[in-house]
Amino acid sequence: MVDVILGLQWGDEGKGKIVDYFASGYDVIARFQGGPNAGHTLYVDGKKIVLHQIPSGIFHDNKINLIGNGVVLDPVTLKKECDAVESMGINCKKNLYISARTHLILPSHRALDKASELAKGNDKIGSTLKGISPSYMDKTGRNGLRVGDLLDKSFISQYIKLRLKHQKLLDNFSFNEDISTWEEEFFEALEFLKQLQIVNGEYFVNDAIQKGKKILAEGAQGSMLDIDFGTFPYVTSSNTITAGVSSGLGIAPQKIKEVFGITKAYCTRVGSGPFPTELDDENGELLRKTGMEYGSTTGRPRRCGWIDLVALNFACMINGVTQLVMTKADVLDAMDILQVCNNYKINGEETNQVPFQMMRSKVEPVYKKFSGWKTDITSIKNFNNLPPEMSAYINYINETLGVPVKFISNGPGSDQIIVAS
Ligand code: 2SA
Ligand code: MG
Repeated sequence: MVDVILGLQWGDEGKGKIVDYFASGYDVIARFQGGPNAGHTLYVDGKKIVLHQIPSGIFHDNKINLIGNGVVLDPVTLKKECDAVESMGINCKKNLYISARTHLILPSHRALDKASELAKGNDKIGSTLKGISPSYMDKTGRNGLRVGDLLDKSFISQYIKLRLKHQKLLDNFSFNEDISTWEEEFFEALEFLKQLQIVNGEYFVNDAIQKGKKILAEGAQGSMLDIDFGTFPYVTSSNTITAGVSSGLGIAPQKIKEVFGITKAYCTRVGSGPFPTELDDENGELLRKTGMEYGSTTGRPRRCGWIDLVALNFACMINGVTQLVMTKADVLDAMDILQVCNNYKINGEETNQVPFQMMRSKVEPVYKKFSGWKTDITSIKNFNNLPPEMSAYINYINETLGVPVKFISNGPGSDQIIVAS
């Protein structure tokens, strides 16, 4: 049996905490897409840790953490992260498994990412510059190197061939940075990677399913950053949606049961691209400050705005969401009023559908106004004790999306989760 947790917005919905919360009910926690562009924040014994490559179940005893074939893996980030979690008493050599089919991010991929963004100038995507897009391009272009290749003696010659090809591309971009210094730590990290458990991920998970084990697939980024259904071209380079679980782990669709969709009680976006409900006023500033909305991978300030039910409805449809998890609800505690976007106005016409192209069509949000609850909700434990204004806000979301909000996170602490009755 496989359940999925993924973000329904533009990332940073608080997936790390939620996966960590649910992890105890599962045997295997698996990442199926994305790479070190992800930043999943966890608090372990009061200490903040941000995971980029390792699945968020790593701090649970006896849980297997799998990096699936749909991920792109930067060995340097992985090694640093393993060193950090090992200093907290976790043995990655025991609990971390990596699919042999997972593609590697090379130093030259990072350079290409940087060069390509620079060349885009004002049209830049706002990439995290971790080499995500160039390494997925090498995957679909059938050039990439995979973790399993490391075990073959031809690896070095394959590496040199690809590296030379990348150098030509970098020369075209007039990119002059010397990346040989990045290569030193890369090769060191490869030696470390070889000591981890490299498996045929697809057999590994299906074998686990057959044995009755419970798998939790952990999404990275968010549905509106999906390569096919997100706000293209301002998206990431992988399928961040439920369908990505099948191709990114080798799991047949009918094995997937619950899909937990995570949404913030409001909305944020980091990087460029359309964001209809974005606020440029003091409310946006208040959300950023109260919600500490800064990128956990790059530290960039996140753009903030009201919750967008048109985009959420789209994301629920594409993902087959069965339950909603609302995070950072306490960030709204001080707001006088709340706005909920339930339609878009495009060329004077109202629609409840996400258009093909948001950039050229000017999308104006149509709002329904709610009163704020003006109450500190951070210590509420019981769903029946929510302030009435908050219940009204949540009920409206439930009705509009047709999917129930089952969990509400009301603070960063692992015990700050209210379960709906
Ligand atoms: P990329 O790096 O090439 O995949 O970037 C393409 C777009 O996808 C966005 N993106 C993200 N958006 C939100 N959170 C992400 N992870 C980090 C975090 C981000 C950070 O968890 O906070 O620290 O800045 C993430 N990763 C990619 C990115 O902004 C581009 O718009
Ligand atoms: Mg994040």
